[in-house]
Amino acid sequence: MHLHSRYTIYLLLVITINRGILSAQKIVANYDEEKVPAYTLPDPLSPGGKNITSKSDWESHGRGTTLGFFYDHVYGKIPKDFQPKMNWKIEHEDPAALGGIAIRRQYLVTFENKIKARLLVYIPRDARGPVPGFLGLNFRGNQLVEADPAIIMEKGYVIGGKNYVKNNRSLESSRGTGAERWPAKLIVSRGYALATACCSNFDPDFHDGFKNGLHALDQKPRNEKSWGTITAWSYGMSRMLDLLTEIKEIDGSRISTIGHSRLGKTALWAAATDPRFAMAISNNSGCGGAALSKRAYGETVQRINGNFPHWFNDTFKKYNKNEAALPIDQHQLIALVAPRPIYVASATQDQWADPTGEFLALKHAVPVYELFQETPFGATTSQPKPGKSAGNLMRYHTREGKHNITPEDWKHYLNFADHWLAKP
Ligand code: GTR
Repeated sequence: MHLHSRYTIYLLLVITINRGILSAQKIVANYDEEKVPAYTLPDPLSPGGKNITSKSDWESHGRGTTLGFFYDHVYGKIPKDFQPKMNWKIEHEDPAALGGIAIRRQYLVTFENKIKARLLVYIPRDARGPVPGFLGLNFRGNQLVEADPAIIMEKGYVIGGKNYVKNNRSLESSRGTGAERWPAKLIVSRGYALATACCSNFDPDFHDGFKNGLHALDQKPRNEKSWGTITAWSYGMSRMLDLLTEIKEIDGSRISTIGHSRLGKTALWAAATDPRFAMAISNNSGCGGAALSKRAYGETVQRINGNFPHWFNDTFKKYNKNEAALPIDQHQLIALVAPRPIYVASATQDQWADPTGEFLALKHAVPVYELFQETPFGATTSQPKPGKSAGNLMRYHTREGKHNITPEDWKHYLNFADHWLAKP
């Protein structure tokens, strides 16, 4: 063989092997506690270097400074004058749903008459006064909650990965497939309202350069701090809370956010940014949610930004493989919910979401909660055994099993709500 072509083959081989190594490097996640890098967490009582020693310090500048870090470095901020006109109407009502125990309403919500969202609401029928409730976004449409054909099908973009989704559209066969994740009967029978809308209504979950969803209504030029998709979703949750506060059977001052996975990140961010939410529940929210970024365990900042470049702002990408430089970490996101009740839950087989990192974030938010209440986390110092929950105003459990939200998780959340949300 000619020397030149041999050299070419050699070069190609080197390139191919290197690529292999590079992509292999990209996909290897660390699941070894020994390999978690040494890290220092920012003191939640000293955001921006100013010491917080009291409730009023926290309220006057601690909270605002911490929030500012998250706007600037992680999720992005919506311009102050972004106030699209929102209208809503009842599109469908069933006065005796879920076998007669619930009033079920479907609201059609529009923003600037252009963006449409649908909120599905269940209210206990025998409620004596305005009830507390849960608000959470769903992945693939309201029709997942119950097989009843009266539930309006989601016709817009939804993420794939399920056999009832084709070309990013939910199929008729999707009806009722989320009933375990949204145990409406259980929730209503315990005296709570349940409200849900599809996240894609506020921003379809793919990167289109922020041309669709609510971003389309923001005319301001974008910069590295501009809002990403998680912020669009949390903004949607706040607008749905506006609507819930107008429903006479519901007590808008007793609504908890709830969300699983990427929508768990959203549930935390919504409660952090909107103090009207009375409580927050993060189910397996992982990286960019309850898990500490600096541990770089399971999903890392680099991985999440690579796979989902639209979720966060562009500044967050500066921390790819550089978590040590982050001026904040996710324990401070949890601290932003203080003094409201907060529940964080993990699953044993969901190592991608770093259960230990989720627990530690909750634990390291304790100093801020302590400004308001003694022993907010009870005597909890380490992760309780799977199946057991621990804590007080701040609570935690790990469920045995996979990345999911199940009736077992909901039972813990309902018990927690009975304690902190049930009474006005
Ligand atoms: C994964 C992502 C996680 C989590 C999850 C989900 O692909 O890496 O951060 O959000 O999706 O939302 O189901």
